[in-house]
Amino acid sequence: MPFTANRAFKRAPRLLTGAKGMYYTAADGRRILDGTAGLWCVNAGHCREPIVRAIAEQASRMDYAPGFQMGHPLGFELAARLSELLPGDLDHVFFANSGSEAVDSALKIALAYWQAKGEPSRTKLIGRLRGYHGVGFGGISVGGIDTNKKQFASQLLPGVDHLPHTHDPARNAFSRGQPTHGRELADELETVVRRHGASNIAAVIIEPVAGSTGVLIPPKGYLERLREICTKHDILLIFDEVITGFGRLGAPFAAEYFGVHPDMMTVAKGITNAAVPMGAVIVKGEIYDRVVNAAEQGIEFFHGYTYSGHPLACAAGLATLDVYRDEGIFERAASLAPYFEDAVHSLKGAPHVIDVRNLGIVAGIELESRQGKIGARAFEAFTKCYNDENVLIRTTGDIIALSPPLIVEKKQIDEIVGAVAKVLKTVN
Ligand code: PXG
Repeated sequence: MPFTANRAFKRAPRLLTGAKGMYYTAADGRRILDGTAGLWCVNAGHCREPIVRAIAEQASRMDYAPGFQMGHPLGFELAARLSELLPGDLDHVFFANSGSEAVDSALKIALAYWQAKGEPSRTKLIGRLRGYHGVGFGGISVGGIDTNKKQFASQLLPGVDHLPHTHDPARNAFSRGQPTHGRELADELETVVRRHGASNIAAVIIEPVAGSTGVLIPPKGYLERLREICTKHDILLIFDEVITGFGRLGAPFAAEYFGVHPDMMTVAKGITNAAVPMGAVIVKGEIYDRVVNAAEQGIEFFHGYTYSGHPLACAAGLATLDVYRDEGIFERAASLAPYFEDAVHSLKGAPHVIDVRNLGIVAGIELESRQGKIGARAFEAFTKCYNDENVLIRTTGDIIALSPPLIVEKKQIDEIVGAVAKVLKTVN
């Protein structure tokens, strides 16, 4: 099982058998309130009728079409719809089937771009400590979560460096929205550039808001400064928006929320409301043109997946974008964000809570760790929320992450936060 304590799970399985709107149904018949949108992906709520219908209709019309030297209209339609939604000149889409594949595709496009542009020495990739970019060898190399790298450390990509992370609880604990302190951490990119030389660096990849590591909100001015430095040294800036994309922050993408535009973006999860697996890399036209025009003839980019632009995923994606638009899901998230913020910050003062941080409809609640047992306290809170309160939360280390579907009602926000508050009183 993925990222699961297999032995413990098999002793006491937690099985879900149904889902609708804000709720799961558990195998034992209980209704479980979804405080995590699955794994930060079911942004419009579960089993939405227009999406279900689009998938079913597509499955009977054309189940699959080869994507190598062939195409089908839905892929181009979805790419066009995405480029309308995306800021600036991010207007060319390469489809994959997950966030991990999107990230590895993006890193390859960055290398192909610099080769095409006649600067083949630009190969180094810069990530950030505590970053999560999926589980491909590229993704774990640029990623900065040690536990995810340890078993594979002997074979990670060479030529990777990392920026420092931005978590600074001494100065920023209990910030509402973007923390005040830490803009200067972006200047560390100048140090990295001095270390390697700009002419050897292909790209910087970061999550605008770090999710998996436990919800780290970028300090004010930090992303703007990173953008400035990348522009100054002609380094590609990649935003990994696998979590922040499709409304999580109350804007279509973090790039718009922060007004900072990357050169490339990776997305997945909410692109299809998670109903069919899909990921994508979106690049500026200049990057596409450069790679494609550099090839003398034939295939320009030697990369792709059997299921790139799978018809069912494209159908789900188009229906999902309709739901987001027709129901004003992103605007709804923006208007609920202040209520969500007040609710999660009510946990300040609850037992074990050492920080609460939030933006849009995502929050991290950090607990003090038990001596020598990182993650045990939060995991107990997770199992108690699920077993006793019928609420699904997510934990990473000793951080509780809340990211409900964006259709969440105020009273459901209260229920989720209330369950956490109740459970923390009994967790030792
Ligand atoms: N980039 C980012 C920023 C992600 O959050 C991936 C890439 C990889 O996506 P795939 O589709 O290959 O899993 C992710 C995935 C969690 C959790 O609760 C987070 C993710 C996946 C599963 C669980 O921390 N993020």
